Amino acid sequence: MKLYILFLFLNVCTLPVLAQQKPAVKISGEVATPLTIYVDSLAQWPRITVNLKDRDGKDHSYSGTPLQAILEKAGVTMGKQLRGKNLSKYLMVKCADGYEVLFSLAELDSSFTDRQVILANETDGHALPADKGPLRLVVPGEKKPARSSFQVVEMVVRFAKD
Ligand SMILES: Nc1nc2c(c(=O)[nH]1)N[C@H]1C(S)=C(S)[C@@H](COP(=O)(O)O)O[C@H]1N2
Ligand SMILES: [Mo]
Repeated sequence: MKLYILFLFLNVCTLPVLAQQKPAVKISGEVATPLTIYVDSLAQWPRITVNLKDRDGKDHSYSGTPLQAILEKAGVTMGKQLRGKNLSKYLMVKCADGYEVLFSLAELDSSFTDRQVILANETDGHALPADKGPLRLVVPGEKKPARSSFQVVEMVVRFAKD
């Protein structure tokens, strides 16, 4: 009996630790299918590598999944559906430290731009360092890396209203 209680107690203690080992990004809002993407499952998605200069101007490679593929899987109005009212939708990216960055959907769609934004889990061939990961949105082709948000935890699609 004592052993059983000890076993239960150990389980309760280790559960939060296990949960922390599986950090995830949630995609919600104006989506047909809300998604949770676990870091471990990112390997099953299509992967590409892009380059990004850090704030000191040094080049780094980042590998991960094109954001468009993730948004399509969530049923966000991309591609042919990205017209009319849907052009007033935005994606808000939220990070663990409270940092938030906004994109219009058209900025992220290959029928509007060749720029490929990715959800990266690797840089220069290694997992992202803890203070930048486990997932970073990498936005190439801008003059500074300010929208390349690290420690991404949530992405929300909404209609801009004023
Ligand atoms: N979560 C989060 N992401 C962030 C920031 C931040 O404060 N929090 N700073 C941004 C800014 S202002 C810059 S310049 C770059 C710095 O990226 P680097 O460390 O690769 O140079 O990260 C961006 N991503
Ligand atoms: Mo910055």
